This record gives sequence, C-alpha cells and structure tokens, in this order.
Amino acid sequence: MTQNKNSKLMSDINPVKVAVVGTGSVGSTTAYTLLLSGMVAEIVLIDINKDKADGESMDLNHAAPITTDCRVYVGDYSDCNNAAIVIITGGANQKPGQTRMDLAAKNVKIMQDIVPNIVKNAPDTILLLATNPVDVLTSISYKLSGFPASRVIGSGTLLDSARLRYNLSKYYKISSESIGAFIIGEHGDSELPVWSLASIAGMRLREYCEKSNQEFDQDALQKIFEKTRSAAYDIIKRKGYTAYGIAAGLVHIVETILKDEGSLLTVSTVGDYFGVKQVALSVPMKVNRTGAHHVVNLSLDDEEIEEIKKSGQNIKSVCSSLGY
Ligand code: 6V0
Repeated sequence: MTQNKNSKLMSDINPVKVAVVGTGSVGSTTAYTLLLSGMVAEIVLIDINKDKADGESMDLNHAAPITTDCRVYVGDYSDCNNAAIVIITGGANQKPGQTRMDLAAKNVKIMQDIVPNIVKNAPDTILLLATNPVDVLTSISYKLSGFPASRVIGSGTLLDSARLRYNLSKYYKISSESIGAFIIGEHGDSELPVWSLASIAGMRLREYCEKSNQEFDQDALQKIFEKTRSAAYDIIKRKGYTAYGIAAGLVHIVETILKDEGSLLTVSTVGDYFGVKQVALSVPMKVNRTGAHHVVNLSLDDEEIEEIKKSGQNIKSVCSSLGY
C-alpha cells in the first residue's frame, strides 16, 4: 500500500470514491485503513446510526491532514453515485458463543435494505461484502443486485487464509510471505485448509520438512487449522469484536481491484464449485478492475473435494431456509 504522503497517489491521477456502509468496528477501521493507504480521494460513510457515522467522519478527517489528502463525509445512498467500490459492513456482529450463521436471518433483512439502494444509485459499482455470514449474504446480494457475479464479492476466506499463514509462520519460523497456504469454502465453521497444495519455497510441506530436517507433524497442522478456524471466537471472547484483520483484508481487495492486479485471492463469488451450483464460496479468484473471477479449478484431493462440497451445500441450505 502507498503510505508516503509525497508519492504520486492513485487518487491524484484519477479521483477514486469508495463508500463504506456500516461504520461500526469493521466499517470505521476499514475507512481508517483506506484513508492511510492513500489510494482514494473520497470516502463516503453511510450508517442508520447517523451520529456514529458523523463521529467517525470527524475523527477520520482529523487524520487526513497528517496522512493523506482524502475527503471523508457522511452521506446517503445517492452519494454512492460513481463510487468505484461499495464496501458493506453494516449489520449485526457475533456475540460471544454465536456462530456466523446465527446472524443470517437478521442480516439478510439488512441486505434487503442496503443492496437495492446501492444498485439504484451506483449501477456500475463493485459490491464488496464483509457482513456475516458473508457467503450466504454474498449469494443473496448477487440475486438482490442483478449484478454479474464478478461484481458481488465477499471477503470470504481471505482473512482465514491470512490467519493460517500467520499461524504456520509461527510454527515453521518462516515469514508468512514465504508460505503458500490457504483456506477455502465457507468463511465459517465448515471452511477447510488445502493441505494438499500448501507449500514453502515451492515444496509441499512434507517435502519441505524432510529437506529442512524437521518432523512433518500432521497433528500439529490439524491444531494450527483449528486455531485458525476458532480465531474469531477467541478474539470476540476477549475484546468483543474483530476488526484489524478484516479491515486490512478489505483494503487489500480494494487495492487489487483499483490497481487491476489480477492477483489470485481467496474471496467469495457466486459460481458452480465442485458440482455445487450457484453458491458463493471462496477458492482463489482472479481479482482485477472488473471484479473477482473464478478462473481455475483447484486440484484438490478426494477428501478435500468432499469437504468443500459439504461446505457449499451448507451455505446453499442456509440460503434456501431464508427463501433464496
Ligand atoms: P458493529 O460494530 O455492530 O457495526 C455494525 C454497524 O452497522 C452499526 O454501526 C450499525 O448501525 C450499522 N447498521 C445496521 N443496520 C444497518 C443498515 N440497515 N444500514 C446501514 N448501517 C446499518 O459490527 P462490526 O463492525 O463489528 O461487524 C459488522 C459485520 O462484519 C458483522 O456482520 C460481523 O460479523 C462482520 N465481520 C466480518 C468479518 C469477515 O471476515 N467477513 C470479520 C469481522 C466481522
């Protein structure tokens, strides 16, 4: 991310507007991360709690003169007009012990309010969802919006994959940047790690361990995955919400879109995956200026295929229980 105040900003070249709907813990942290990135000229904040949005806007604007030139203001949906991306973080969050799926009924009603309003005012924008259960809501928002699937993107397992790489980096004492590993499927309890393709220095983990004279310990890997999967529960139990990881993830997706990078990110879009049709879940997707595109079928092993199918069916059955 560009952080140097004096460097040429993308917003200097082509003023970019991003709207953030929902200014709670995730929305406000995302807006702050976006402001610091220097990638956008305008950030519009939208929330049913206008006072909260106002307070966040005032606070964020005071950071602008000492960081990057960026105008932050509270708006309504008409201000989404011409926004390159609208980030949706509005809705209920998990309370200690609650699963993401427990939020589905409440948050789908909120999407029924938010999504048509965005579509009316910003028919060409890209929707980027974080609100949970993110895959269910991405599937439903795709239908509500009438947008092509590539323009309705859930943050999916980008965060889970980052958590996995962080936990593996601690275990192997190697920078997370040098670890190729990811989580696919639902951003939630049915997600799965792709151990069959995980690699360090181009080698599968078993081979890496052999060559670096360490034990390949499958049980340790299982524990690392369980710690990754339960990370949100563990954080929420202690501080009540999670925000930094998802904010960094959302801004990374924004950057990938605005810079037309074509990076493969584990984000969620509606498609047909391993025989499960028309569902949003995460596999590596090519992300560029036009959105997220499913361009490659992973070579999974049989067990992984069974697990991702179950994960997809799980998301689909929650969607149908909600009438979608
Ligand atoms: P929060 O702090 O309660 O903020 C939610 C905000 O949404 C509040 O300010 C509400 O006023 C606002 N809101 C509610 N209804 C509407 C509406 N109809 N229109 C506009 N705004 C509305 O929650 P927090 O920010 O912690 O979490 C937001 C969502 O992100 C939750 O669903 C979380 O579960 C989800 N997360 C998703 C993650 C991911 O990886 N995808 C990670 C962390 C949290």
